[in-house]
Amino acid sequence: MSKKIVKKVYSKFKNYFKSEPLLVFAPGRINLIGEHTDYNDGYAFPAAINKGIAVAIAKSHASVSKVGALDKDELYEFDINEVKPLENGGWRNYVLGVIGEMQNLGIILNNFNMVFSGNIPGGAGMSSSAALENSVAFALNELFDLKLSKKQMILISQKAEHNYAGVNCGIMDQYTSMFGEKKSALLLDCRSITSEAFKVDFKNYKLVLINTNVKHDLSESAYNDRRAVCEKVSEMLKVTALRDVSEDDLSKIKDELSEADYQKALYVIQENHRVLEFIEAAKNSDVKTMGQLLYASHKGLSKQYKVSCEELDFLVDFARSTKGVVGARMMGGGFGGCTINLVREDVVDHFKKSVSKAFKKEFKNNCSIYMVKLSQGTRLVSI
Ligand code: GAF
Repeated sequence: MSKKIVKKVYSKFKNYFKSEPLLVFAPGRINLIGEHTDYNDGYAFPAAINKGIAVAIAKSHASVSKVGALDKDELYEFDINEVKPLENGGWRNYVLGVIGEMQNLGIILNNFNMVFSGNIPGGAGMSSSAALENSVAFALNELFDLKLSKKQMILISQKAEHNYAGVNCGIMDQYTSMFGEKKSALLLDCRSITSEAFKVDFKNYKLVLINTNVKHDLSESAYNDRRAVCEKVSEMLKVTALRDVSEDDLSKIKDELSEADYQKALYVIQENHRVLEFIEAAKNSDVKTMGQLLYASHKGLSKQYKVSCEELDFLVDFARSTKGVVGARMMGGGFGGCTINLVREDVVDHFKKSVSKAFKKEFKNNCSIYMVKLSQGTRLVSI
């Protein structure tokens, strides 16, 4: 966790609202493997990280609630009983969404004051939105003693994303941000919404994230379109989700599908298997196999599922041509954001320099590089 942002929300809150707040930290996440499998009831292998969102919150006796986004220097006042999605509401919709979805469950909320700040780079595919939703859900649960379970909170966060942000996301981001464990990745079963934590030993290899610093338009509608294709194929096969489908099952309806839709469904089935293969490799600290699975995952995301972009493909190709990088792939929903790379310790510095230079030459823009720690999920914190 970054103590700096916790201190920042605390002191800004006290200065502005003159009362003592509760403090909550909700992390972002990385995903080792298992992309676009979550809304297919499949598996994924994500981990919470040491970057996230810090919230300071306290009850208010005013007639409105006030929320301050410190990094944007914006303050939003609203009537807690008149909550609805805002057009182009940005961060406000994540906050309002959690409130609105709680109220839909019959939960009564009173006015509050809140400020938040974060250090997850926006649009990087590291789930800043899930971290914000979870931080609000967790903070309200504590503040008003709502007695919600963590699982109830992540389902509220997910609904906020669906109904207020318009993205029909799966559960991976909210789950990981809530349930993350220190130094561990979570083998997440998105059907049962349960996980098993694994401490992966990457031996003398490090995880390196490279942010393209781009977020192409269409990413939200393209995401919802992909989900719709998966649901259509499941319906045709009369199963609940693609989790229940084998490659053989899918081949039986190949003629009824466009090649593009067939490839998308095939990708999901194969990616689900890759997660389980990755887990086996992780249990044996078999870095080479883990790396190969990352490259295979990227190929599927780029060529079959079609959620990559020029910048992400460039970074993965560059990683592939660098000695000592055993695996790389795009991470998260796609169309921009980060790649995740498995890089041998002794070449990390060289790789960082050479990839930055090559990216700049190709796109005339800078990429950003992060090393992250695997961390605990959403929690109360103190300064
Ligand atoms: C986004 C979504 F929010 C997740 O639910 C997941 O589908 C991911 O894209 C792709 O794996 O982060």
